[in-house]
Amino acid sequence: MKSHDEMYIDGAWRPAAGTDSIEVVNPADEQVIATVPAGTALDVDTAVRAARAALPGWAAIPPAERGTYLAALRDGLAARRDEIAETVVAELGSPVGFAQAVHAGLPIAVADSYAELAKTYAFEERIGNSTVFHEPVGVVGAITPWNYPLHQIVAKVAPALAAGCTVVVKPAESTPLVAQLFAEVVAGAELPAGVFNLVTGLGPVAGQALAEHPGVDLVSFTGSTAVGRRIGANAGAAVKRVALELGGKSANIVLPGADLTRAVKVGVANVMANAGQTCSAWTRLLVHADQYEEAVELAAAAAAKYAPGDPRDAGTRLGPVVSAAQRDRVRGYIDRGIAEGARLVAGGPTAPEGLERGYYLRPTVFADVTPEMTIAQEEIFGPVLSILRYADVDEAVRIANDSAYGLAGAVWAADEAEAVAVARRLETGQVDINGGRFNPLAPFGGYKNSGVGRELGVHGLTEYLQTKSLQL
Ligand code: TXE
Repeated sequence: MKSHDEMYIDGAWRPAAGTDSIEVVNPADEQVIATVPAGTALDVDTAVRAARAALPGWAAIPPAERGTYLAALRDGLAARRDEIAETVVAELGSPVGFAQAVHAGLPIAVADSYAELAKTYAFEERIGNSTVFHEPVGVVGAITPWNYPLHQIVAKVAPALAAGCTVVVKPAESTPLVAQLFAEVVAGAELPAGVFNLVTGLGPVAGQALAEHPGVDLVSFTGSTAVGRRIGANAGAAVKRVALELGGKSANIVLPGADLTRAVKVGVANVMANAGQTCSAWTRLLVHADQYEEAVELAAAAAAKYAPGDPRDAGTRLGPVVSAAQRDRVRGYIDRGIAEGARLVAGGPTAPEGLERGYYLRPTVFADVTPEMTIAQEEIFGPVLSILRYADVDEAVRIANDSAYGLAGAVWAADEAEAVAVARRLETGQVDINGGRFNPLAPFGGYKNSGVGRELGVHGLTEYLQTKSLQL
């Protein structure tokens, strides 16, 4: 697989300060497909200095012109769509169809939205006798995970650039190749040197150095709650802005009278997508007691259709998870579910037949899950669905909200108004009603431990802005 043994800093590929490297492994066959440099605090410092030096020039460019650069970025991504998909298949193990549609398609849509917003957003407004300017926060440190490796970079970089900020990205160690491809696209779009910088490296080394660098004005992090908490605490101590997109344990509530077959089918698809490695996945299916057994049967049958297989095959819907560590973590949760008394109705902790090599898991469904069980409380991040029973709508809402997280969710009902009323009672940032489609312009982010701040659309843009009021 194509890779760079350098980092993209200050408008050019440059050697790392040290000699350590990171091996990139294909999760489908456990083969090393590339190595990239393991950056250190020195590389981070060089990149942050480049971003600081580029800041005044970039911030002074009229926003509409920044929009033109973003349109060039969008076009660059679109031109390399197949290559992006291939790269994500190779380093994440995403099935190729999903990689094309989502891993490649979504970042193009997001870049497009910010090309537009840079042109249309009111960076200056009049309030009474004041003129309010929306100015860039400054240098952004973006630390991103592996589960949607390009989307999560673009969801931070595009609004930051539109706002007039400059950026240093530290991508996840398991998926640096699509980040390098993105740097090539940036180079192709001829952004001024230093506006975008990429430092590959380990989280506790390069990631931590970036999060704690005094030259960074805003840290935007997507990843685990444990690391997010530390980054938030550090940012608080340094009085710098922070945005955190953390985990989720979202509820999918099927109300009596809803189309149960469709709700369960879409619900299972939602959990199996990306091998369950989606922070907003509806991992808890909540069904009324009267329809519970029917829902369990439907879910087990639906899960059986997600036969794990080679992600390069067009017919594959469930690929491997990203790493051996992730596979073992998910297996641990499946074992825990069994030990705590949940009823396993599909899948299980063992490797799928014939797929002992590669980080494959079986599509797994648990019934008789109760709210206090570990599998109902903790983020599993694998192809595992828990089905819970409720007696009435109030109990469904109570169970849905009985979570440290609050990122997403779904409500299904015969009557849309009834579904909306239930959705309004949920402590969560996004709710899809009767299978409502993902909207890349709608704010995305969490209540409670799911994070701080919002990404996407105009709400994502304002994260990277600060205001100045002039009284005239
Ligand atoms: O996350 P990490 P991991 C959840 C999911 C998953 C679990 C662990 O439940 O099973 O987290 O995944 C960088 N200072 N999510 O271990 O470590 C790291 O290099 C600064 C949910 O992969 O949080 C990577 O770039 N940075 C999630 C990024 O943080 C540090 C997506 C995320 O990795 C760091 C991913 C440090 N001390 C995992 N340590 C979501 N919200 O979608 C690590 N990093």
